[in-house]
Amino acid sequence: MSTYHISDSDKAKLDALENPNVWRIVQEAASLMKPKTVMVFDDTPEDVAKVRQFAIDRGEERELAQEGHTVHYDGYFDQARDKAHTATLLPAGQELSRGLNVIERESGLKEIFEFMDGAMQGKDMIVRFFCLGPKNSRFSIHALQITDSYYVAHSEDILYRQGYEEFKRLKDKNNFFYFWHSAGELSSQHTTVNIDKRRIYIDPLGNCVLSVNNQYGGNSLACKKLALRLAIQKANQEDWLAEHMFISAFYPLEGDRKTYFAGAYPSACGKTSTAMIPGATIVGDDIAYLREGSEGEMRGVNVEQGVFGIIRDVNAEDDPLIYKALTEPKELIFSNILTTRDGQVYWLGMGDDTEIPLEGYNHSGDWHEGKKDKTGKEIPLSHPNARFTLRIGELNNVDENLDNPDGVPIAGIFYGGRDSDTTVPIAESLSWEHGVFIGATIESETTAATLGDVGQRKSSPMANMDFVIVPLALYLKNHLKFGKKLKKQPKVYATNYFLKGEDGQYLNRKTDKRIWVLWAEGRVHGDYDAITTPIGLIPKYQDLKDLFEHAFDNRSYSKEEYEAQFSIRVQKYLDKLDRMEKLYQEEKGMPHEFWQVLATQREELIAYRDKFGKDVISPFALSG
Ligand code: SPV
Ligand code: MN
Repeated sequence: MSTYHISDSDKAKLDALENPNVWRIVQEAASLMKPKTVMVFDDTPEDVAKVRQFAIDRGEERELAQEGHTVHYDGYFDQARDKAHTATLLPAGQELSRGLNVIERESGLKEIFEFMDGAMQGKDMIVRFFCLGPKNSRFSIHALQITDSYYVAHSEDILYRQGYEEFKRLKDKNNFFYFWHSAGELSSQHTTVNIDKRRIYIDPLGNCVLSVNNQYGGNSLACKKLALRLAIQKANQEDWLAEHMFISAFYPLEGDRKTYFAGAYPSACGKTSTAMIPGATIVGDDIAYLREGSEGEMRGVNVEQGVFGIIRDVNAEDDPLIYKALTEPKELIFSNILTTRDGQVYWLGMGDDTEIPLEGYNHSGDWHEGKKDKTGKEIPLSHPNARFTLRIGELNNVDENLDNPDGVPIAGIFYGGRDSDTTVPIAESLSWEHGVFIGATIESETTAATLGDVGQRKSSPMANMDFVIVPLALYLKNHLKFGKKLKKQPKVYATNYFLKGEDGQYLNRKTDKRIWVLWAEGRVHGDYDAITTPIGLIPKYQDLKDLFEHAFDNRSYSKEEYEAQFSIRVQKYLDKLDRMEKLYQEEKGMPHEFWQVLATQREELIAYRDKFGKDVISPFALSG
């Protein structure tokens, strides 16, 4: 038996929950990880403030020049989600879909318990309670977080709603997720030492996730992507959806109509910037729970109340709103950016006229321009995946329904990926089944920011694939079923901000996504006609021309631009169907609707090619 200290007042906090399950989980964690002290924090501002102060006192965060700002560093090799060492623990014989690791449950538990044994020696074991989703809401899930990282606890205070009082309402029930995390042994720089023993194991049978020897948010902030995995399984069993989606309200150029959309995009493909297009109000930028509303509509909540956003390329010109938020006093954590001795902050792409210092401190330790890593690769001034953490409530585009326990009605869904040569900038689905097909067939090209070859196409169903811990076919069936029971099905849009012309140049500007959003908003309300094609309903030239003119201060939009962007690249779409057919043939029990949409689309595309005698068909030929 290990002995640890727990104060009478902290004991009283656990007792007040009257939940033996919570006590048991706390005791089991302590006896395995052997902390010096168990610290329990509730929802009071005093406790929440203490967590932040401890993060600073223990050296996990450092205060910066700007009031309320701190910086945290993850180890040099701990800068992104570690897919290779993330696995789902399942009974022997069970498998998951492509790219997801499975480990037989008993042997996985045994392995990770060995790594966790004594991992908190000499440290505090922090016990926190969070609410995934708005408080007092039928959408929400309770989460018990145990960690030895004050950075993790502090980040989750910013990113999630407080849950101690919510747990009190649970009484003795055990329907909550729980998470054990230990950063493991720390270096003098306060970063994880035993990176080779980094493990993140999802245990759906135990409703828990165990994570050890890491600090990067995607591995350690269990309420984020670790909980999403458990939520996807729960949603699948209970007929709702847990998605990697933003939720925002979009508005027309004139009038006071307000319409909520959700959207899923793989990392670094425009998700946050779509959620925050000028004029939008934001509910969430990363994770949504979706359920049926009382009138048969789709309703969604943001699981989070904060943003853990990529800071690269956030600058005054492209993202004025976030840039401003990052430069004003408020509670905010930067991670893995460059800092100087006097507490100033710098990152890649922060603006052309910023004078970048020649030395400072970053994810590699002391840094100077031209510094190389052991492999001879030059270390950039900040990591491409460096992040900021702040509360959505601190942004001046926060939506009034962020904390509405009944969520918001979702009228449309956006799906998108980085696709240089196939998908038109925006097309509306022909049916709910076709919408699910659009989500299931998202492909995205890798960028220079990720390891491996640049420009490799990767399939990324619903931009959620990394987290789908049920067989993909089952997950897609749940989407189909969920939409079919709705009386008001959202319209679904395939978007692509990365289409290139023959000269290899992007066909659109970054800011053009505002036009596609405005068109979709209008379509939902019946404002625009559209052209029916095999791949979906596409905009008419005149409607886009008017939108460009009014949204962008008389910007002209030529017929040539429209034609280049909205021509149907028949052969490219057929190639994509071939790729999808091959990939999904590997999945057992795929819904017949998927194959039907694929077959119809292929047939109609071939008929188009025969009719027009061309591989690329102008939208002008289609509108007559
Ligand atoms: C993403 O990569 O999609 C993120 C950040 O939102 S992480 O927490 O790493 O998942
Ligand atoms: Mn994400």
